[in-house]
Amino acid sequence: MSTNSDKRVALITGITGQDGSYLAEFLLEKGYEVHGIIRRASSFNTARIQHLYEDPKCHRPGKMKLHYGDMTDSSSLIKVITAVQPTEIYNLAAQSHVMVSFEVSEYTAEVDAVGTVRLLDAIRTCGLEKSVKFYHASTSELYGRTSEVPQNERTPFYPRSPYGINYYSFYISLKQDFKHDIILLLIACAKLYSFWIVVNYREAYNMFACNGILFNHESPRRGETFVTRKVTRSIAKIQLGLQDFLELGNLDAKRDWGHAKDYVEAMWLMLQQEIPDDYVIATGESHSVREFVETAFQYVGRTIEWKGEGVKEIGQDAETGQLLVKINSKYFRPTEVDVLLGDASKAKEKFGWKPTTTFQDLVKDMMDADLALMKRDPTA
Ligand code: NAP
Ligand code: G4F
Repeated sequence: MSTNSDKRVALITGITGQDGSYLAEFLLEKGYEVHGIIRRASSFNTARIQHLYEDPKCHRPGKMKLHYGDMTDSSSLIKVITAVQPTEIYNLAAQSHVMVSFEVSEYTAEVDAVGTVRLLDAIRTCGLEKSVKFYHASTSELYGRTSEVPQNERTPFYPRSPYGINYYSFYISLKQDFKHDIILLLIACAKLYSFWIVVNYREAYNMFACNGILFNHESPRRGETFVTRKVTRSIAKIQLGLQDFLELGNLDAKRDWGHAKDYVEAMWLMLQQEIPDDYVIATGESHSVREFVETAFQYVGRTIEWKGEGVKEIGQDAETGQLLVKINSKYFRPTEVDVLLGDASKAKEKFGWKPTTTFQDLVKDMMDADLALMKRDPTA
């Protein structure tokens, strides 16, 4: 017989995003009652989770319910937590696009930094700080300009964007002598602030709160403006004659790309441990944007030949000479993170997590999905 203490109730902020949708699926399969916070939008924003409450053939053990709320609105967070009485909270909501964070830096801080402390305080206001387990979506973006490769939980952070840190440009304009002393004052930052506020609430209030320092993870549900999805969608369109070529920024940035499905399992595993802690989640392999482009074109039988340099560089079909890739300087960032490569040995050792999807399989999964999508709906 199940008692109240056996009840597993998860609350997910950002449930409509890539990770939120996979995590909701994963927890429903485990029998959780899943609650998600969605924000009001002028058009539907639930496409990634539509199948979870619409498909009558999906007999999942758990149930899902959505609630309106926003990371910028404390009272909505308190109301949802009071109503739901969660046993686990997964904080995935964020303005998660690095390039966009340069355009909307204040809003990014409002959601990605202050939003986290609002949620932590809402848990305390509801008196759940001793019982709820809290996961926060931290990020490899925090490593930014580090010279340490690979990066693990002990690697110092050096963020390179308003998403990673605010007032970065102000900081670099300071004289070297002042930098060390003043940095603590200047860390009015987004994901970096969130990382430390999670650590602080764990230590100050004995909360079960974890940071998952996740390296890039992708899937067919990845937002269309992140580089991997932009590439796979564009190649699918080019193959179907719906687009001529693809425009990109920095081809030489390297990322440690895994599959989002593998990564949501790690989030859950962190909350099943005896002691709360912070963990790096990564594949341990790094590839450049250029390699991703080459591999995805290879999948549809085309070899890319690169010609020229800098903004004049182009990628052509080696056989036909057709122009397939162009550089557009508007996609370059004011500051770039050059190389990310994660070392997830702590997660492997503590709870046996390891990725199951290879780089080639990730590209294949995304290409197959986008080829099918564009055939079904060329206007997608
Ligand atoms: P995503 O697809 O961009 O999803 C972000 C989610 O946050 C969406 O559900 C979005 O709602 C919601 N959201 C945005 N602003 C909000 C607000 N003010 N109030 C409430 N909800 C809001 O991101 P993702 O790739 O799934 O990533 C999940 C989390 O992991 C994010 O925090 C991201 O920063 C972090 N992360 C991601 C990666 C990665 O490679 N994917 C790596 C490290 C860390 P709408 O659907 O309405 O826009
Ligand atoms: O796909 P991206 O936009 O991802 P980025 O900046 O690494 O951020 C993602 O991963 C972070 C984890 O490290 C998360 F925290 C964050 O929320 C997000 O999920 O860009 C990847 C690389 C960059 O170096 C960028 O300069 O691709 C390069 N790039 C080259 N051309 C491009 C493009 N990126 C985008 N989005 N669009 C381009 O046309």
